[in-house]
Amino acid sequence: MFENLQPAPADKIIALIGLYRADPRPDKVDLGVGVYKDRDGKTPVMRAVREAEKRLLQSQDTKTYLGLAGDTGFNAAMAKLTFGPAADLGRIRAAQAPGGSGALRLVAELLKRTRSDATIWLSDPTWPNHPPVMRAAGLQIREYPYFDAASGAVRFADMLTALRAAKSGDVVLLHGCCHNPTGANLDTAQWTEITDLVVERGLLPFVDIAYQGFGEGLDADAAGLRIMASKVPEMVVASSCSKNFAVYRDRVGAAMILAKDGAQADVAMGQMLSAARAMYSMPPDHGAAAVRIVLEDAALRADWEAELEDMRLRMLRLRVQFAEALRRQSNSDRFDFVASHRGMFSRLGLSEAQVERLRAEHGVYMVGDSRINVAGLPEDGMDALAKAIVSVLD
Ligand code: PLP
Ligand code: TYF
Repeated sequence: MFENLQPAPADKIIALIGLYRADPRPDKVDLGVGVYKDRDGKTPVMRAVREAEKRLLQSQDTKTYLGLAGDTGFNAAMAKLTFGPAADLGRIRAAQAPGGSGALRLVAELLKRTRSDATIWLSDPTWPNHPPVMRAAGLQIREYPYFDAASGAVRFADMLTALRAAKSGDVVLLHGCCHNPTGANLDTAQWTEITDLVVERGLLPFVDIAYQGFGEGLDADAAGLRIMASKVPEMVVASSCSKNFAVYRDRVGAAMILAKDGAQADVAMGQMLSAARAMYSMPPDHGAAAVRIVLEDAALRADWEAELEDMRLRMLRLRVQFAEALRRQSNSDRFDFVASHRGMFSRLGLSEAQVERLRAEHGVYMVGDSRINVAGLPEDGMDALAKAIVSVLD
């Protein structure tokens, strides 16, 4: 049976983890997979999460099933964290999912059930897992222009033009903040314009928010999503706790629905949970329970927010230092956009061949499209890194 199979293409981002580990050079630099790292290159368990896990260990007296939606306290807390205090929670439903990836798939399955010929518009470029997840749920894919490699800015006018051509009922996937892979984001005025467009054209917004708190701050990063939620009749959201709670391997996320009214929200939630039943039944509990404990306890929550803010500010400082080093080494402002981008990533605008040379000749690892993980930038080696980058330019 298996002799009929061809080898599957590798996940190029995850493959970098192994390549980097196998490299013996002591001064190698890991700007690959999107995982937050501290100055020492470590990805620690966050203080508040560790404390919540201790409490969980002490207080948990059963591991019996929770149900298809997982931890309902987690779901309520995530709806508030994402949609904010002013949200109409009566129209919102949330289901715990296995990571942001599981949430994306769960929402995609719901979309397929509600509209079997649905087309989903993805930004060009987008996270490489978006197309396979959407296709696996049976959705058609189209792309809208998003990034201008030369300036590092959003091609907003072109994005609007493309989305004006979308059919009523089409779905538009937007990165809630910290666009992956480009680092170029919509500002508040642009979110408002897109909101007007989706309302006017009858499009369904689908917001993927995987880095809330990594860009401008916890509330600021959700501001666009919240503007949208205050004006559109319906929207869907996939959110991830992998990065902002650093619970990557525990697989914690939430699939959320904003419907026209509570009754429609209940039906949509029921269909989404029926899709979960057909895929994995119930999500894993541990990480979501820890996140719930953090969000519900004022002191733990304050400590989590403080640690998250430290992580965010470190990435901002690294951006500024790196842009300055690139300016010095290249004698140009070509890379200044790195300082104005937000989130974990920026795309430098190098060719695949240049990225390959950086890896082979300098031990600098980044994704083939020249996406860097800002958290991996070496605080004490910025100029050496910038010099290596400039050395592979034509
Ligand atoms: N969406 C985007 C844009 C991402 O970069 C990621 C990766 O972290 C995810 C969703 C989901 O990640 P996870 O499934 O690890 O929560
Ligand atoms: O883009 C990234 O690096 C993160 C982590 O299959 C990731 O989103 C990468 C690939 C993947 C799952 C997560």
